[in-house]
Amino acid sequence: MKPLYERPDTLTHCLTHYCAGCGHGIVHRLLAEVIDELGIRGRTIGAAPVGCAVLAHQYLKVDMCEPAHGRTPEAIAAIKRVRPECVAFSYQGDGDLAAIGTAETLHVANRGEPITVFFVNNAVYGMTGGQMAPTTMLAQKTTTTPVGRNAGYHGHPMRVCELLATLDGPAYIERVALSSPDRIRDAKRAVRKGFLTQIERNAYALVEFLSPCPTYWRMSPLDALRFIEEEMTKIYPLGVFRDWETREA
Ligand SMILES: Cc1ncc(C[n+]2csc(CCOP(=O)(O)OP(=O)(O)O)c2C)c(N)n1
Repeated sequence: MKPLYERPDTLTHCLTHYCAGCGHGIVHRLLAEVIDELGIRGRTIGAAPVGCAVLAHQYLKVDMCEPAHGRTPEAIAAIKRVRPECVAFSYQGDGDLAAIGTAETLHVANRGEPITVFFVNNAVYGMTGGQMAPTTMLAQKTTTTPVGRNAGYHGHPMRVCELLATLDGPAYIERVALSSPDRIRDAKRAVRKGFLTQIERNAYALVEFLSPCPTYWRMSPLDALRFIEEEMTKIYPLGVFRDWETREA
């Protein structure tokens, strides 16, 4: 009998520390599947974030480093410059990428550094207890916005893909969601394209995942998936914001 489901070689055999219904484990699996399928495990180097995925280096069987909070794009871009034969990726949450690491995010993208950024947007600071992030939506309750985010007081949610698409550096930018099996299959296609943008075009790519955080959204895992479909995609529309295949360089 042919097994329908197997653990990708690039995933280690251990339990993760993630909460029930968290999206990080799904993104890890997608990365591992694509790394296996592209046969790039031996030459892939990743940068793990400070955030819930701080232990990503224990789950992915590739070389990884752990730069300071928000600094992963610069660190991995530097590694790529000295080891251009490597496939270099940065893995980041929204606090890491769009708050403390905003400068690094913008300048690395603007320079078009040939790295692949995987951006897990769960609209909160998960690791530190569910505080407001730049991507927290208006009226969304977090531990630091207990009556909901208010535009006048807290500012507006930040749309990272749209922001980066104003720059000339990036070659590929896409937002996907982890809210259903179909969406996850589509997310895998985006992960593959993110890596191929670097491998075939030597160019910058970013893939954003709308990712559930049932623990700090105070929802069941199923309601968190519905929340992505029904609410989050209205603020963060899915789609391709830059594509080297359809745009002149
Ligand atoms: C220099 C520095 N500032 C602040 C922190 C505290 N801190 C750790 S993780 C984190 C936010 C993580 O949120 P996010 O990047 O959205 O990832 P998630 O945990 O939600 O996956 C913060 C503020 C830190 N570790 N180092």
